[in-house]
Amino acid sequence: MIKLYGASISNYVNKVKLGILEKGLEFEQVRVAPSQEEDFLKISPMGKIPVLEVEGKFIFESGAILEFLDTIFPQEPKLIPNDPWEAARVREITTMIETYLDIPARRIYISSSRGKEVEQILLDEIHIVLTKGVKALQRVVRFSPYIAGKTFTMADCSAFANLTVIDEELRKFYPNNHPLDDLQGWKEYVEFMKTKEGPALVEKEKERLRKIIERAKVKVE
Ligand SMILES: N[C@@H](CCC(=O)N[C@@H](CS)C(=O)NCC(=O)O)C(=O)O
Repeated sequence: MIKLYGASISNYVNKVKLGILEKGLEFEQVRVAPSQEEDFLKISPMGKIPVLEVEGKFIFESGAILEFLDTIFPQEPKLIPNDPWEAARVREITTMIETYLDIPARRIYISSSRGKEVEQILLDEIHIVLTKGVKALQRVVRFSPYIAGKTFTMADCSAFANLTVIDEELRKFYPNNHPLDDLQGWKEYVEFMKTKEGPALVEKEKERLRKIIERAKVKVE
C-alpha cells in the first residue's frame, strides 16, 4: 500500500495526490505537518511534505514522487508522456509554475498566513516577478483541454495544486491587477478541472481544512 505523508492544505501534497487519484492508485494519507524533528528528517531531509512510502522505503520531493509512481505504475494516464518532447514540455511547465510563480508567491501568502504584515515594497517586487512568469507560461501552455495538451499529466497536478492557491491567496493583495488574470485560458481550465473527480476531491478537502484553520485563528484572536 502506498502511503502519502502530508496535510491536504499543502500545494505539493495535493500535487502528488492529484496524480495518485488520476492514475486510480490505492493509497492511504498519513496526515503529518512539516517538521524539523530528527525522525522526520530521516525520511524528508528538508523537513518538508509530501513524503511517499512504498514497501517501507521513502521518497521526498513531489516531482521525484510522481515520476517514481509513473514508472512503477505505467498505466494510463502517463503523468510523464512517453514521447520525449512531450515529456520535456511537461517538465518545463511544472518547473516554471513552481520556480517562477509558486516560490515567489509564497513570500507573500506564507507570511500573510502567519499573521505577518506584507509590505508594499515586497508586493511590488513580487508583482514584477509573477507578471514575467505568467507571460512566459502563456507561451508554452496549451489548455486543450489539459495544460500541456490532450492528456492529463504531471503539469496538471502542479498547475491545479499551485496556481489555484496563488489565484485565491493573492487576490486580496492584487484585487485589480492579479498577475494570473492575464493568463488566457486559465479560468476556463480551472472550471474544467473542477468537473473532474480527483481535482474536485482535492479542492473540497482543502476548503474543509481552510475553514477549520480560519475558525481556530478566530478563537485564538
Ligand atoms: N520542492 C518541494 C516543495 C515542498 C514544500 O515546499 N512543501 C511545503 C508545504 S506545501 C512544506 O513542507 N513547507 C515547510 C517548510 O518549508 O519547512 C516538493 O516539490 O515537494
